Parts: sequence; structure tokens; C-alpha cells
Amino acid sequence: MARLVCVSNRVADPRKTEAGGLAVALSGALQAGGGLWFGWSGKVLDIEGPTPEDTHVHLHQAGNVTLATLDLSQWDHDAYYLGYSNAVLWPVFHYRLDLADFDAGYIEGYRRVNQLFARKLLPLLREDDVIWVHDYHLIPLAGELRALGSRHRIGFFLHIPLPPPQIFAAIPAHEWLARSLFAYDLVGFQSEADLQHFNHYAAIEAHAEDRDGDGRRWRAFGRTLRTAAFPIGIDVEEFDALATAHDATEMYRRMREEYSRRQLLVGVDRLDYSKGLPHRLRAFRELLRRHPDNIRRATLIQIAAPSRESVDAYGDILRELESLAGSMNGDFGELDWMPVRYMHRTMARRRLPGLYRAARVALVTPLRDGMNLVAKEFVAAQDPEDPGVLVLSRFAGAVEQMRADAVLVNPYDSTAMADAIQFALQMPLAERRRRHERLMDGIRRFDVHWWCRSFLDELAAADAEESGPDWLRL
Ligand code: ADQ
Repeated sequence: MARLVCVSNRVADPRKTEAGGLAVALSGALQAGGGLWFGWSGKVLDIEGPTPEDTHVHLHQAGNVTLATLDLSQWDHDAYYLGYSNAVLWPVFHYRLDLADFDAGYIEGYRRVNQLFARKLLPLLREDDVIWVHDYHLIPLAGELRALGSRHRIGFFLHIPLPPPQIFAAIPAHEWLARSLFAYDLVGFQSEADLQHFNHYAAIEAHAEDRDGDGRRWRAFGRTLRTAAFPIGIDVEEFDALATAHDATEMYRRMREEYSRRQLLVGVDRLDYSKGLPHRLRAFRELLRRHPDNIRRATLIQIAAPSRESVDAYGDILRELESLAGSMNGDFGELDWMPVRYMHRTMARRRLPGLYRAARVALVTPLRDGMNLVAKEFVAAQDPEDPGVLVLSRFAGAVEQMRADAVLVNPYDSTAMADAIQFALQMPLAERRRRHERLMDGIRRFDVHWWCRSFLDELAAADAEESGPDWLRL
């Protein structure tokens, strides 16, 4: 069995609960063949200029898995991580051209760090390793590895959305990014919509040849690339174990006690402009105006985990949210009731299921999201006898799987969203149960292990000869 090598911006110790479902899932696949997980250590070196060439790779054994990490210089971190990854690719891939900062210096740092990753990873590789690269920070990695002579099978999974060609093409280096994807043997997306966007780009902009006429194998730049959608899921068993453990049950008990006479709504996100948080609060304000029976009855708990605070756009969203929550509580609040409880913090993962379970409604209403695992976690945490209702944005990747049984909303339309929330709050028990059962079936079937397996099976099926060994340095 070939050894699996995962590469991602950050590496997590899979034995720690806080690492979350993805780390657990990847570690399952990594453990099977004694794998390697390579990435940035999270540490920034206080030195001038680029990361030195002789920088050390830290090796750390976590059970059967070797964690290999690299520190970055401040300069590289700022250009590669804050700059190109999070101030260019993140906003554009989430359709926010208005927030993109196409500073020319960023791309050099992005490329330099990807080259450094390739140079540091290559000596750790064995000939028959299978490499799985994760996410937008590392798009050029396969190209850089190939330029150094790697003939490995390499797959890439994009965790965030891929926008339509008209938006993608606004990135000054879009041709280079697209060509870089062709250095992989398989590129996986979260949704069919993202796959379609790639296919349009491949056909129209890259003039790639659709090998079988079904948009699954593309020939361009001397290589053949397989593409497919692999919607990511959660680790249902891991989540069940968390949900029944003390921290979650205690959380549930406390919330039920505190909100025994109220309807609880919950939102759990990273504080990010893609998550539609101000839109969500405005829709909730609209709910109180249009359906005043919720006054003194409904409370929205919004947890927003701090994220990428040194990127400008994140500071703006923080201020907007604080002021919205403050004004709503000022306008509607009573001595013994506040409509919004907004917390700017990360909630301990082991307590999350208790909060989800205590809520009657979850508001998962991003303006754009690759998948959104909170939607799936919320459903998995519910009591099947008395489940809560998922209100889900039509712009989350999760909608392709949950369309029929979530209450769908357009986060830009606060009036319609307010009515949809009211509908969710008033949904009769029998219908809640019916919807929950069907959602749960899908979540169990397409869990994170299914995702991992199907991606790796497809990558194994990609024929190295068919892909073509030639890779022209771009
Ligand atoms: P994220 O944008 O981080 O991930 P999401 O899938 O919603 O988005 O959440 C990932 C994890 O973070 C979940 O397990 C969730 O519980 C946890 N989380 C979120 N907010 C939290 C908070 N305030 N406190 C504690 N935990 C919190 C990216 C893409 C998504 C995609 C995932 C996985 O943007 O679209 O679903 O990767 O591929």
C-alpha cells in the first residue's frame, strides 16, 4: 500500500480533540500506511527577508503519523499567507473582487513559499508516495514539485468555492494559477457548481480538450487532469462521541435551563465577511419587526471566532457586527431579555454539540461558502425526537446535499429571510423529525471518511502514464 503524504498550510496533531473532524479523517487515512503530514508550523521567524534556505524542518511523531513543519520569515508569512492567500485568493474565490488587494509583491512571496515547501518536502518523499495537497494556499505546489523532478501521483482538494471564469479571470495571474492546477493528476472541488466553473474555464480560457466529453478529464499543457466534486462531510462517530461526553451534555443542560422559556437560535462561524454575519443580524432584526411575537421570546446566540485579524477587511467586519448587535439590543432589549448575544471567540469544540442541541434553529447563512460544516454538525447534534431546524443559505456548498430538507434562504434578502426564520421557528414536530431524519441519512452516508476514500480512490485510478510525465516549468 502506498504511503499517503498530506500537505496543507497548517498541520494538526490528530490526537487532540480541538483539531476537529478533518484532522481526524486525514489521520485515519495517514495512519493506515504510516503517513506524513507536511505544512507551516504556525511560527513566524523574527528575521529580515525571505525564509533562509537552510531553514530546519521540524519532525514530530504523532502515533503512526509524522508531522513535518516549517517556520516562515515575517516577510514570507505576510506575502504568502496574509497577502496572496488571504487578501487575493480568499476574497476572489468568494466572489469579493471589491475586497481583493492585487499588490504585485504578494504573488512573489506566494510562489517563493510554495517553492520552499517543494524543496523541503521532496527529500522526505519515497518513490511510491501518493501526495494530497489541500487548499488555496498551495495551488502551485505540484508544479514546483514536478519542476524538481517529482513523478508522484499528486491530488489537490479546494476547500473553498471556485468562482465562475469571469470572476476568476480578474486575478492578474489567473492563467498561471490554472496552468498550475494541470500539474496535478486529480483536482477535487466541494460542489458540482465549482466543478462546472472549472470546466468552463478549462474549455474557454485554457482551451483544454475534454477527453471523454463529460468534463471529467481535461488535456492541456501536455498533461491530463481528472476533476470531480467530493463534498466534504463530518466524522459522525467522532461528533457523536463529543456530543455524549460531559462537556457537551453539561453545556446543553445549562443552555436549556437558561433559555427554558425562550426559543434559542444559534450561529457559529469564523468571523469572516464570507459568512454573512451582518446580513444575518439584519434578518433577525427584521424578524423582530415583522413577527413581534418573537420579542422577549427569541434569542440569537452568535459565536464568531477571531480569524486573520491582521487582514484589513476583517477589522471592518468586526466593527460592523459589534455596532449592529449593540444597536439591536439597544432598540429591542428589555431588562430581562436581550435579542442578541454576540461573542467574539472560539468555542471549545467539545462544548459545541451541546450548544447546537439546545437550539431550535441554526442560522447558517453565508454569502458564499465552499461547504460549511457547521450546517452538518448542527444536524448531527440534534435529538432525533425533538430536532431543531437548519436555516441554510442557498450560497453554501452544503446546499447541493441539503436543499430538500433545510429551510433555504437568500442572505441578501432580509425580509424573506426573516419570514423563513419564522417558518423554521414554527415548524411542527412531525415535519422537523421528517426533515432531520433525511438530512441525517445524507450526513451519515457522505461522511468525512467517504470523502477521503472517494478522493483517494479516484486519485489511485488516475493513470500516471495518462497524466503525462512531462511538466514544463511555467
Ligand atoms: P471554514 O471557513 O473554517 O472552513 P466551516 O466549514 O464552517 O468553515 O467550519 C469548519 C470548522 O470550524 C467546523 O468544524 C466548525 O465547528 C468550526 N468552527 C467554526 N466557527 C467556530 C467557532 N466560533 N468556535 C468553534 N469552532 C468553530 C473551510 C471552508 C468551508 C469548508 C471547510 C472544510 O471555508 O466552506 O466547509 O473549510 O472543507
